[in-house]
Amino acid sequence: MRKLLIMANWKMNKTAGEAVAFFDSLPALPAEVDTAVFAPLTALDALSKAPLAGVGLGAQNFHPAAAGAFTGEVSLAMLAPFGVRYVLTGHSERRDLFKESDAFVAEKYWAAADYGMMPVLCVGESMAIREAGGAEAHTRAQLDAVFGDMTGRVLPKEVIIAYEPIWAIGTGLTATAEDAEAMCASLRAHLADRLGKDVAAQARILYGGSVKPDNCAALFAQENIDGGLIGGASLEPASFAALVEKGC
Ligand code: G2H
Repeated sequence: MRKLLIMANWKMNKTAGEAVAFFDSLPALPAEVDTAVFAPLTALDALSKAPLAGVGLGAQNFHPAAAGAFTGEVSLAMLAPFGVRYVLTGHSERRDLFKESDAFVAEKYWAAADYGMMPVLCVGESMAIREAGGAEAHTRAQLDAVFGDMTGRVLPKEVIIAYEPIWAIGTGLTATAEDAEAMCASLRAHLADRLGKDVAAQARILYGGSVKPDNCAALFAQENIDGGLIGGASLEPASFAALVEKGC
């Protein structure tokens, strides 16, 4: 039985003070659901000193190199002292806006795994790919870019995938629970091919893309959807708490 996992992706929102204020107003969350917040890098220091009531801390971005001439970037070793446990890899905004290739996403994924952090691998198709019938092949190829050659690789403690159809991100459009379930089931089957049945059965596959308190219950009830990666609806404490409550 996989435990539900609700992860907030705050994107480029909230100063350090606003991030701490979020937790000051967050109602107590039920322990039946695992939770985490991907905060902006500039809020991590303040959050590392604030009571987070069991919510795990994640970073939205990092560079896979240990150190070097990468202006503006931060390494995993720079994040670790703030208690960062999770890092995002392959979010479509980084793939599209910051031109992160499949190969670079894989480099980031394995750097995080090797460092002992838990990378969340985001995959998802555009509307054009979906309409052309290529959604499954596209997202399976995104998994293969990371898991296609496992020579010398040691998986992170937990495999976490976020299926986020690009056309549903921040648009108000959400995949139907049935479509999202079909995609997540396809991804799990592909993980079984690549990583074995046991790893696939334990992997948590999240859905992301305009998830809100009023549409999350049907999504979270699906057999192969183990929670959500949530942007807009995670910014307000009451809304985030409602998402977690509905998952129980
Ligand atoms: C997808 C999601 C969070 P939103 O990017 O990763 O954002 O819930 O605002 O669509």
